[in-house]
Amino acid sequence: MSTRCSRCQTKPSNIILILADDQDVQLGGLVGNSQYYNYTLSVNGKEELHGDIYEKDYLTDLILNRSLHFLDDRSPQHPFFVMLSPPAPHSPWTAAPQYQKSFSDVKAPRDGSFDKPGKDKHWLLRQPLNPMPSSSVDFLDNAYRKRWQTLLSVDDMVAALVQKLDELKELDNTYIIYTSDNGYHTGQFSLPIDKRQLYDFDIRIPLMVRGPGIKPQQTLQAPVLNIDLAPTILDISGFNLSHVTMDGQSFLPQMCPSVSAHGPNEAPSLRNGTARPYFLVEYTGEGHPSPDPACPKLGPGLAHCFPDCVCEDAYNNTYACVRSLAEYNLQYCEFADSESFVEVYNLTSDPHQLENIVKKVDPTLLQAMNQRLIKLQSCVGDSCRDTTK
Ligand SMILES: [Ca+2]
Repeated sequence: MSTRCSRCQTKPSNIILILADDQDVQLGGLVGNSQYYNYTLSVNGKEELHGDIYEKDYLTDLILNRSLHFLDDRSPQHPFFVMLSPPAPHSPWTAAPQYQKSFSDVKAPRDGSFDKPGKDKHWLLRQPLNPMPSSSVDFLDNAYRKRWQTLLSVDDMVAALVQKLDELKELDNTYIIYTSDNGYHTGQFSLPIDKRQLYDFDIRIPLMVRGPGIKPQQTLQAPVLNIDLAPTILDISGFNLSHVTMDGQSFLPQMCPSVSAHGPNEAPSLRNGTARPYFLVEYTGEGHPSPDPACPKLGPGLAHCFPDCVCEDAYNNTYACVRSLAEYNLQYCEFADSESFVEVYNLTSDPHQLENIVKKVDPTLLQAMNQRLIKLQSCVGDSCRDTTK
């Protein structure tokens, strides 16, 4: 195994990025719009229709098989980049036939904020029935189990890729990055299932990397954001990051501390081995202009009102948060709704975000967080990494 990062080597490293859809990290989603059958692909601009035959059409497997062919046909003189985006574990959670009976005893975790009332939270969180009716609980347990079943095909995908790289003698010169696009909840604050909230279960995602210079089984505590993926991939490719304007920063030096001669693009905070002290979380809510026919009493402006007419989104479920980690382990969020609602959590004393402490904290702290939020929302490039203020 190589002990050096890519830029020390003569041949640049290969990169494989696996991006699962809706895989959380907090609620055990780690054991991956999605359709598993009956979809249309654009293959180099050409429409390709698919049916519902497992061997031919199951999308997770098809993405793997095409990637394996690509690796077989590659030019060994040149490094490659492969990105695989399986549908798993997004709804409708269609597992491969051989996995449809797996995890039959598994249920969603009942700890943390599961089925806790969201009474001091923004208006959408004050609507769900609490405690949840058994129909909602049955529904979310089934969803949780099926999500795991679909991820078994993603496990197969990762194993087959590693085996192929090994056969091709490229394993030691390839970075494999595994991550997801958003988290997920099953019953938290009595919301049956979805992913559009500001709490840790919806914003924290898995990120696992193997590759040259990375010691196995190590966990970095410094937070990494999705905006850091592109600069990291460019950095692995040997690209000089000072030539581009990007809000994120490469986390390659954190993973490969053995590399000493960093370029000017490396953020000082990473050089010192400390994390960024705060970061931005944003979401723009979506709602339908007309009432949901299944839930006419709810009126317009809502979305995803299922099961039991609990809505998971609304046009004004629009928020921006500062997550602060250095002096305070806090989350501060502002909503663009008629209440201009604010939520504040102390993640040290309240890791499950059960109590909104907005009325208890010093107003000067709220003001400082508001100013920080305005800066983060308008920053570009280097100014997003200016942590001196
Ligand atoms: Ca997603």
